[in-house]
Amino acid sequence: MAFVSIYFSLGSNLGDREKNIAQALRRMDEAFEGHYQSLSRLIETKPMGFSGGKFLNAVVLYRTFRPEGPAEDAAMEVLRKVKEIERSMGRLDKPEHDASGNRIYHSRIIDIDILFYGNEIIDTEELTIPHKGIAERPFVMVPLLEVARPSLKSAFPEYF
Ligand code: PH2
Ligand code: MG
Ligand code: MG
Repeated sequence: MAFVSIYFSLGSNLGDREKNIAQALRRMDEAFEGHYQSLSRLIETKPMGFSGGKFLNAVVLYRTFRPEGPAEDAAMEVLRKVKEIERSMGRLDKPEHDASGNRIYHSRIIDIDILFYGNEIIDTEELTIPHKGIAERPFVMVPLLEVARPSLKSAFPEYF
């Protein structure tokens, strides 16, 4: 059986943020048929790119079954699952863009973004993997480094 490592970013800046993240993780454990492999600390961050309440952000790693077939299809299935979890938790807003095509962000109960799907590079209308914003977003990079540390250590033993 083939397995794949999927890194996700989690964020919440509405309601009981800690409870929202805990609930998202429970639902992800169900959706990906197993407990996550690794979870970062929850960090409190100011919203980037819009104004609103402070976030709790985290990164989580799942190792889960990789169905046969194109990576695009497998990753789209993961996207459908996390979107369904967002919806089931009460997130009803649809992606919005301004006149120049930039995303307009709103406060949210839960946001679950796919950062990496194994080593795959995916660029379709609906899905870009690796996620575009990783390097510019400290609220992603800081927890990601925590979770990715064991992989980085085996790839670069002289640095970690
Ligand atoms: N998510 C965004 C935009 N800005 N800022 C913080 N601090 N945390 C987020 O999760 C976040 C953000 C788009 O999804
Ligand atoms: Mg996001
Ligand atoms: Mg999102």
